[in-house]
Amino acid sequence: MVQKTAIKHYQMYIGGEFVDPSNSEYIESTNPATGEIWAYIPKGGKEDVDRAFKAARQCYESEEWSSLSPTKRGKLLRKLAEALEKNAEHLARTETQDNGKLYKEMLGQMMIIPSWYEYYAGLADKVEGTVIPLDRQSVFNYTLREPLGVVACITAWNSPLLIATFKMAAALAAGNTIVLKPSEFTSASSLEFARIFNEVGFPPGTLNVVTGYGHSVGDIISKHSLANKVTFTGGPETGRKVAVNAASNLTGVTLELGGKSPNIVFADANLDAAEAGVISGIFAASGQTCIAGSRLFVERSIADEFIDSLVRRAKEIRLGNPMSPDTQMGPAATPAQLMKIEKYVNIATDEGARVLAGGERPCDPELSKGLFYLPTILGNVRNSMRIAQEEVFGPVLSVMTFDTEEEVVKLANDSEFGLAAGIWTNDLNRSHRMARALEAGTVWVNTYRTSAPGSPFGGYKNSGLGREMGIDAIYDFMQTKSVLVELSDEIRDPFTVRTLN
Ligand code: TXE
Repeated sequence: MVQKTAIKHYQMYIGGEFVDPSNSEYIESTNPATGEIWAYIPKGGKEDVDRAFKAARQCYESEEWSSLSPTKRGKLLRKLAEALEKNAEHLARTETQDNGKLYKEMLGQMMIIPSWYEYYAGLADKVEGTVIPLDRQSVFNYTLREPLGVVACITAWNSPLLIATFKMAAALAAGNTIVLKPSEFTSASSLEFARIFNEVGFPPGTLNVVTGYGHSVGDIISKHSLANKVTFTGGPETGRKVAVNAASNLTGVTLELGGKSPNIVFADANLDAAEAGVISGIFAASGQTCIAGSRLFVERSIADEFIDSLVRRAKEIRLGNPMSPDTQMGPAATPAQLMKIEKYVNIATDEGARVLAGGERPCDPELSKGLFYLPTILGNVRNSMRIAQEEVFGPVLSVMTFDTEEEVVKLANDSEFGLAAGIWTNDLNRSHRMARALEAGTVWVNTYRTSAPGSPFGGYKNSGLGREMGIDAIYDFMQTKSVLVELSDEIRDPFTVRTLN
């Protein structure tokens, strides 16, 4: 199925050099489509993390980095974008081998990643301070925006480089240096990225990539005294641990966590477009995306017909080798993820849900070595059931019906999560009413799973803290300094406070 290649040995990237882990230990990286080991990833430890932070701090304080003008930083980021574009196919192949997602999906991601670096390259020299108007005109008060220092980026396995890019493009443009820790399941593409980054001309130590397990390396990174900010994408429980760790040093965090996003289809929608949007929302990437539209709400008057058609379509989805252009759905990324999917489908049926499609692994012997699970649609679901409240992170859609707009808003918002939501309707007024009423960081109307560097992204409620992307994200990697200059020769009474307004 997937071509056999020699097993690759990776090294970490610290202080501009590719280095072995201090303990000489490695983690096996397995191809989820074949079950074959294809790479060895360094299993870093405390010593490696310390080295990476020291290198990042040293670089941050160096003349070479600190005196680099924002325009020149922007130029380097543009050069990086060009280099990434040239290497898109190689990076996409690496990610597919590592997490089993379709090659065409990963190539699509690699082709858009450069635009994030270009967007923030353009912003690097447009960060301005302000002049504060004071009543006391002899005092000149202005603000400076300065970088934070070293930013720790901890990323998940589902879209490793895209997630890292959301963080690093803005953090670098703001003038910070970076320690990146990718998921232990999909570290290869971040190390391949480091090779490309190394050629671009950033000072050594601007980016450092330390690999290893979350409970060890990730834990040490998130509470490291040299981390000036921690930006994290992953599961909600880990996100909480990271926030607690960072709080021990009063370090700020941005958290991008899970979701249980509603996809809402009204009877007046273009139903063909809605069906494609629902399928894309839950079965593309095997449902392994934080924005998966895993709760489908269909208006009752069209529900039977819409669901029948959806079920037919789900049963036709082609599973297989993620490298093949004909494949529509690849495997789960890890054995643990596959077990989680199976566990949740069992919980759902125990609670009364009915399997309308899938609900098991495929019986095709061609797929037996991979971590495949059939596209699954569950009917007879109530929103209070665990399958409708907890994130599965797999190709499992819960279907519910509704009668009124008010009812569906309540159901959609009845969730601890609030990352994204989809609305399908041709009623313009309703679409805007719904967009305001839904508790979600992103609301898509008559579309799903789209994004752009300029469009802010992040979660309400337990889906996260802070926003990535967009203009504001660069300020999240900066701090503001207020400068007050007395321009008169007046000598002050040292024992009184002077207000300036
Ligand atoms: O994520 P983890 P996992 C959800 C999804 C999935 C669940 C678990 O529901 O089933 O999370 O996935 C690092 N201190 N999402 O186990 O553990 C880890 O090494 C510091 C949603 O893969 O949260 C990795 O680099 N770091 C999500 C990163 O955290 C720690 C995407 C994420 O891993 C750590 C992925 C610790 N104690 C999963 N423990 C999304 N929002 O897109 C682990 N890590």
